[in-house]
Amino acid sequence: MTNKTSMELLRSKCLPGGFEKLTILNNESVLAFVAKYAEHSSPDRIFVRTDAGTDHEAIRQQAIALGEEKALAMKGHTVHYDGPRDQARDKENTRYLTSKTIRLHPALNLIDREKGLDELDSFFKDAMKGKTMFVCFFCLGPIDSPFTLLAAQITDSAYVAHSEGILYRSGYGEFKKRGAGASFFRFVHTAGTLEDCVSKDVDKRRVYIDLDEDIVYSTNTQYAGNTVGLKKLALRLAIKKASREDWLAEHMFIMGVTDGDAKHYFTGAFPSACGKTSTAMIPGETIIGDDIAYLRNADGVVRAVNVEDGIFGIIQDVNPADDPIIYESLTTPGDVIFSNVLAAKNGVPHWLGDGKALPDEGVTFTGAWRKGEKDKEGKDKPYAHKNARYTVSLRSLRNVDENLDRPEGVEISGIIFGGRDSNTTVPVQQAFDWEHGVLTMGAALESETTAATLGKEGVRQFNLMSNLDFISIPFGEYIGNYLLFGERLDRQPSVFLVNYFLRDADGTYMNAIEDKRVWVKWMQRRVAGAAGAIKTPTGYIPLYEDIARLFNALLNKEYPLEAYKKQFTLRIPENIAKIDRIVAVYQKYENIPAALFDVLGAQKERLLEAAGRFGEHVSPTLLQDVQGVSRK
Ligand code: SPV
Ligand code: MN
Repeated sequence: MTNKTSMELLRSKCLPGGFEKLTILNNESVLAFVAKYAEHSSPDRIFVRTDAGTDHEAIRQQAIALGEEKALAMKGHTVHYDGPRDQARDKENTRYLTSKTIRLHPALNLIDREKGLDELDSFFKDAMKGKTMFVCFFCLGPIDSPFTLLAAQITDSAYVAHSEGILYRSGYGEFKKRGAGASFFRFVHTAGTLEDCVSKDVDKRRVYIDLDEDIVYSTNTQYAGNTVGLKKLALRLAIKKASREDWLAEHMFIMGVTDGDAKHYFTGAFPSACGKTSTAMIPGETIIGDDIAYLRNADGVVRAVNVEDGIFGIIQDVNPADDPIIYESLTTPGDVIFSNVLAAKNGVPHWLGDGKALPDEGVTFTGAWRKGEKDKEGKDKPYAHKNARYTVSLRSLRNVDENLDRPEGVEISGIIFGGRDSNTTVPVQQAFDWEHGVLTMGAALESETTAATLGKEGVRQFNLMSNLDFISIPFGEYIGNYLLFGERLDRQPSVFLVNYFLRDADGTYMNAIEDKRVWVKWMQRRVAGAAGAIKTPTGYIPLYEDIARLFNALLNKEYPLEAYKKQFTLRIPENIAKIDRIVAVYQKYENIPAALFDVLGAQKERLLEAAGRFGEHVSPTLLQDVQGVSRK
């Protein structure tokens, strides 16, 4: 219960009309949440964001006035900088408060509840002095939808509030509609002390998650992955909620794939920097979302919505040839935030791989930048960060799908998993069924590290459903829920595994970037029942003729039989090694469903048997000769 004095304090800090905007929601928890930080963090004033476009614009203007963003030459475009040490999600300092009610996975990064809360108390104490506190209401999902969760964000960063306004649907009206007792996720953020508009005390950066209270705290950071509560912070809360309610909260895009009159929707889970956004943005197809989806069983079929309304995408290598649609929206007037790119004197942004000539000087995430300038090691000082990003509304894209806002979501026909894999799995294959796909593709997902991540390059990292960083419940429970979710369906989506990153012995990639258009279309043809396949020990793979025809029709390219044989070779020792690695990972954890070991074990048996008959590396045409074509 909020007492009279704290209400008076709240009223006195709210900008004109703000207090009424809060009380009209008729939600005691909202008032208590806002009043707590009005008092504890001592902001000078409080801005309450409603669904009005003028509120969004006022926040955008604030971000510019405060210097958190700088206006670029093109109308509506701004650039924001996170400090040089605040350029990624901070896994080490993202922790779960120990819980009184929930069994937390021992592998999670935990902090003792009392200790964590004490620390947060000290970091949030008076942290907003001299600043404006923005109170924002958003929806995770479409308006008026059974999928949708509500979220309230408190932040002292106009950049964070502005980003959220682009990335999420405004939810003030939904709060009002749901009224007293409406439950919602809470996010509270302070950028902490600022120096040149960036968080100064990044060594005190903290992201603490409280699953008991559905609240996430974030301090001394600005990077969106750590601060935009509705993104990866909400995903952790949603995964717990979903596991209790028999639905799925996933790190997945949603796209529509069209062939003639038929359109099928797919979701896709890929770890960061593995082609997720560019798959969702394939030319000729339509996008619903590129990062986070909620999936539910609706009368026996899977339906999904995009939790978000915009894209916070990696900008490196976005150029007119590889990503024409994104490039167009980044070079058209509109509400766009560039982060950690070079801003030239003429107000034009430059990023790695943009294909443009570099200016002689400008400003970037490390400060002033000059061409030819060297760092301490004598290397060229980077003019933009590898994880530099853009923030745009999905609505600015000409390929946005017509069903983006459908309250009941879209029916999902296929789920795609993909990782970076130089030598094991074929470019595309389909699982035998839900259980086989979930366990040998999603739960066995791995990805090789790249130069863009810290540490050594080319090291395989296990990444359960590409959701590993966000899974807030025991892994066994998470996998068990997936299996149960599938069992309860009348129509299970097909599950696929793709690999865009196969390499030749000399290290060159076997496939071009645009080849994914073919794999996606083949998956659509499979779920439409329009393509046959060859059954292999690891799944169904395409027939040469089908793929060659698609290469021709979509890319105007010849697809030689030799390329097919090489790319779709069943690599038995490599596949067995992968199974052994994955089994070893799961043996470390308790309560992993027995089905996981059974299904992976059976796959290993099939591979060993095939090795006995055909040798270690088996050509797809040999498998077709022996087994024929499966029409299933
Ligand atoms: C990812 O890294 O998966 C992203 C960006 O989508 S972040 O907001 O950092 O999570
Ligand atoms: Mn992501």
